[in-house]
Amino acid sequence: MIKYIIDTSMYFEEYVKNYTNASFIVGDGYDFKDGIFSGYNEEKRSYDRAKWAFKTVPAVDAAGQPILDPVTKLPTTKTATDPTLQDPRCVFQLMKKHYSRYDLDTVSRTTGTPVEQLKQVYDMYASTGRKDKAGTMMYAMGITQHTVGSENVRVMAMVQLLLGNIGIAGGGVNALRGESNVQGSTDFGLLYHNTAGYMETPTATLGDSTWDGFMGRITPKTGFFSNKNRFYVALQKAFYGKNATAENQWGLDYLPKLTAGKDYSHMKVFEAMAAGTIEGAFVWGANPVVGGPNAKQEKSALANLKWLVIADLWEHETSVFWSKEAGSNPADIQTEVFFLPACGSFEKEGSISNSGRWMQYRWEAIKPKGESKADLEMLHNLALKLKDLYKTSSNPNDAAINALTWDFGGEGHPDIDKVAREINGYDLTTGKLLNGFGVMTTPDAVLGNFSSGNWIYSGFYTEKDGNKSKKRDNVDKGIGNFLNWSFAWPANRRILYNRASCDLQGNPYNPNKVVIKWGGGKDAVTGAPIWGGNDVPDFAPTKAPDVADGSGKKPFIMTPSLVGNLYAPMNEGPFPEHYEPWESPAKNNFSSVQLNPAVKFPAKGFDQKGEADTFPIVATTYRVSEHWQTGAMTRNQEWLSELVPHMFIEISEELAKEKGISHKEEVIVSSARGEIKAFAMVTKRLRPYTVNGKKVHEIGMPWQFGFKGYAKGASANTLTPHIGDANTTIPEYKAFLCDVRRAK
Ligand SMILES: Nc1nc2c(c(=O)[nH]1)N[C@H]1C(S)=C(S)[C@@H](COP(=O)(O)OP(=O)(O)OC[C@H]3O[C@@H](n4cnc5c(=O)[nH]c(N)nc54)[C@H](O)[C@@H]3O)O[C@H]1N2
Ligand SMILES: Nc1nc2c(c(=O)[nH]1)N[C@H]1C(S)=C(S)[C@@H](COP(=O)(O)OP(=O)(O)OC[C@H]3O[C@@H](n4cnc5c(=O)[nH]c(N)nc54)[C@H](O)[C@@H]3O)O[C@H]1N2
Ligand SMILES: [Mo]
Repeated sequence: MIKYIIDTSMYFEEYVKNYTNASFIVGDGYDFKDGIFSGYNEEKRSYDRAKWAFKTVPAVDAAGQPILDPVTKLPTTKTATDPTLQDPRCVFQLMKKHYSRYDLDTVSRTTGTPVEQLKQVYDMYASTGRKDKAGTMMYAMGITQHTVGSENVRVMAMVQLLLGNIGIAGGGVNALRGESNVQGSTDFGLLYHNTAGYMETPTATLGDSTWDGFMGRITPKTGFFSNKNRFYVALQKAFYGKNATAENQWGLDYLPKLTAGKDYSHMKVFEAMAAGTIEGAFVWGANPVVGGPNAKQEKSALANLKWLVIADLWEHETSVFWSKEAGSNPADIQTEVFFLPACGSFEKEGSISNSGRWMQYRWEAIKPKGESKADLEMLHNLALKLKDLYKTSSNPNDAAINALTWDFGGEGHPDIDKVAREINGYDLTTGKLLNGFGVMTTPDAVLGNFSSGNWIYSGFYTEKDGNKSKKRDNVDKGIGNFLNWSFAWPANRRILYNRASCDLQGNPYNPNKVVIKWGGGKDAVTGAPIWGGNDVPDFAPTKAPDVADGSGKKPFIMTPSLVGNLYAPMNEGPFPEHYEPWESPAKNNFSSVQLNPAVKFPAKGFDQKGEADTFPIVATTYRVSEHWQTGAMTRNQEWLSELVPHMFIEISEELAKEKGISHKEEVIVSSARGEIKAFAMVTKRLRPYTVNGKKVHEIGMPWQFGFKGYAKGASANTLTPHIGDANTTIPEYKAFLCDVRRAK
């Protein structure tokens, strides 16, 4: 699609020239040959990304005099650009060259989609690259659960930038978040490489032993994240209160540290359990014996734990992994398992955040049943117990627990309102709630005078308006923005980078769908024009389009360059490139490199790999409406169990005929990891397709069955591989090799 958009000149030229890094000149270190970018280390399967840096030139002022660094007094540099986009080393030309190899015919031979259909889709989508049109992209697991998952998402962002579809009404790249609070949990630092508010976890081996060293490493010099130090200190103040001071490096020693290059994702944690490096685990609202890749091996890894705590609504497959019904021999397993009964979402209060980043409060509808408790209550009492246990300890390992402030009340249910206020943050000199994160970024703001449990949410809870996530004002403020319904981070704006909806002078590209404009608001004191409109500006409201340094024309405030990245260093390169899945029946048509070269291989014991001669059929996994995830939530309900009661596979009429399989017949599906039994659903939904002139069959199956509950069935994850994306390590659940045969 990128090639099509460039070849047909359907891109939004003004937007591409001014609001992306298309004009940036790439330095001499960048190169690309036969599927590999420059800087590759084959042994480590990783790249030296410094090789892909932009070319720099001396920075000069209007009079041609060198601009000196205010601290070092040395001449500074800036990125070289070619605003005409003609230089062969500019991003636009390199991108054009890179994707010139992706012609319709090769893409069609690779994907099995006929050329005519590709053209039709490309043409229709590319037609949104006009001022009066918008195109949105929504994605979920079909895009991410691949060894090239992050590259897939990057391609979407590139297409949207080429078409000027970011920052406008009806545009964007929208991740459809899965479980009800996937957005909220990532915002709050659930992923190992981030803490709350998308700030990096310290890494011991990168020298993060002093606060200034750590901040120096992670803080960009330009863009809004140049304030990271201020937000991070406020987070430390929320965690450790008086125990985080400038003298003790803001409590840096209390934080756990990563080891560079080490992966702490789901798969690697299970590999570490198997290797015996992890002694105990909490499985809190998850069911990996059904949901994890290569699930049989993950189940065996649990048996290496000394202890395991499960917090869940139901006794599910993971909580009884040691049992005979799980296929284990209990006598061989020494793991001590604790079960904490959790109550469901209707039995507790708190907030969840949706895909649009709206934080929405929910109230308790009924009291928790039996001994079950809210997760927050369980965590609160655990924290109090730990603090009590370690209070007299002088072991440095316990210092973090002793230093932690935990001011949410005594044993029992914590004061949830205090939790909400801590997230918002306080001005510690007055004890008043912050009105937003802006106050922390002013030149006279004093480090350590503010706390905020999550800077991106700061402003959701103010002295004046209370907890805005409870707002339910159903009034359209224009273009379908319900600005008083809940609170969207950051600062209640609904469309990120909305300065990009306007031209260089600040006039909306589409006057019928005004998001914001220059002069759309008035300064409350002086009456001078400021940015305003139907959304909260994602831009300094008083910054005029024509300010001298040019920053009034650069909408992408979170990137150091202030423009959108068509060229960006990912783990496998600055331009997405096609590679085949780990298991594939086809050879890569674009290079001699079959698999994403930055993907890490599974550890021993998890590394069973199938080849196309033994396993010629492509398999994929997905959800059915009637079941929720691993099925703990739905296979314990009679009515949903009755609707979809059995594990089944979907198989094409052609493949069924080849294999002599009839509708509803029992079949065995095998992969390099194991075998499962299922019923065949012969359907027109799946059809063989032609890849490189050869017929390829694909089968599909839900992954939501297990051995507990009313509706029991084999787990698809017995079959799936333990390998994932090179940036996120999300498993490759969507494409692997298998074979199918009749059970009888
Ligand atoms: N009823 C119900 N709803 C749910 C869930 C549930 O379990 N049950 N789970 C929730 C969760 S946590 C999540 S993450 C979401 C997931 O939502 P989805 O991502 O929509 O879920 P999947 O069913 O896994 O489907 C993936 C789709 O990707 C397509 N696909 C597979 N491979 C590719 C590919 O290479 N390219 C493209 N373009 N498409 C491909 C498949 O055809 C399939 O339709 O659903 C959420 N909603
Ligand atoms: N093959 C294959 N495998 C997949 C996928 C796929 O597409 N294909 N999709 C993947 C995706 S996107 C996801 S998100 C994962 C999901 O994998 P898991 O998170 O392991 O699966 P869930 O069934 O969502 O587990 C949620 C558990 O939380 C419990 N629960 C519900 N409410 C609460 C609560 O308030 N408190 C507590 N403590 N527990 C609660 C439920 O009973 C359930 O047991 O699976 C992944 N696995
Ligand atoms: Mo998910």
